[in-house]
Amino acid sequence: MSKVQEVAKAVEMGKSKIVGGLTQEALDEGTSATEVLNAMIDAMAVVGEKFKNNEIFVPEMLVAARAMKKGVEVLKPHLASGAAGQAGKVIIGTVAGDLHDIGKNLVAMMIESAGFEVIDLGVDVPTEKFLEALKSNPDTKIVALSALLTTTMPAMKATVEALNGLENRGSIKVMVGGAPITQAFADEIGADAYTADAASAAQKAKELAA
Ligand code: B1M
Repeated sequence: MSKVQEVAKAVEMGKSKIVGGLTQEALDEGTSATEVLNAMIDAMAVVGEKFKNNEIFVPEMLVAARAMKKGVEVLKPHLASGAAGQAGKVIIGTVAGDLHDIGKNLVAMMIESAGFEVIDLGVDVPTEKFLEALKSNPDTKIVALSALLTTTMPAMKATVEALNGLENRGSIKVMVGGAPITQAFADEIGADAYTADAASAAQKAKELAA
């Protein structure tokens, strides 16, 4: 088994204690951070598949998520450039009712490394909290929303609708994403952009803020 495969297996099995070390070893062997990250993302897809098939349950999903976070910590300095916020402010959060944050965190990290200052509101963020954050940060260029559950897509819709009703809507761009989100859904709810992954979200943010 290659080192990257070992990382993926450790994430899948939720082995938090060894993921960081294995990730570092994979990097030391010359594997790119993006390649290791993609292996971790694939491992989470395996976890999701097993959950769907009732082979594992919520606690196993949770430990796999924890393990992936440990790996991402090691990858972070290799993925993020550490640029200093001059591209503008981005408010990001996972919508109300949704606790999934790995994808949102990756998007935040990549957007930050594209030169933005990121205000991360966390998970299960109600519409009002996005609106308050915008009020306190009137120079915000982009609001980015993540949703991982089909059941929280309506919450995303509600938040985007509230944003669309703002007087200063013209000066803000709204980006959406997450596994169940599609371009068609983004168009339907009136978001400015949909992207499928963290790297393209960062690229799109740069285009929108230009
Ligand atoms: Co949850 N879960 N989960 N879960 N979970 C999924 C999403 C699921 C697909 C699993 C499955 O059944 N196959 C399923 C959703 C089904 C559906 O709605 N269609 C599901 C379910 C059902 C649930 C619960 C309801 C289970 C239950 O309690 N019965 C429950 C809900 C809790 C809640 O939120 N209220 C639940 C709970 C959990 C845990 C808490 C245990 C844990 C999350 C821990 C955490 O995040 N801290 C968890 C996990 C780990 C998963 C899976 C296995 C992995 C998610 C993940 O982190 N993937 C997931 C299965 C899967 O995704 N295949 C599953 C890796 C991550 C990098 O990918 O988040 O997709 P992702 O992010 C991607 C893109 O989507 C995109 O960029 C990232 C990659 O670059 N992206 C954006 C994300 N946000 C973006 C925003 C953008 C642009 C791109 O612009 C703003």
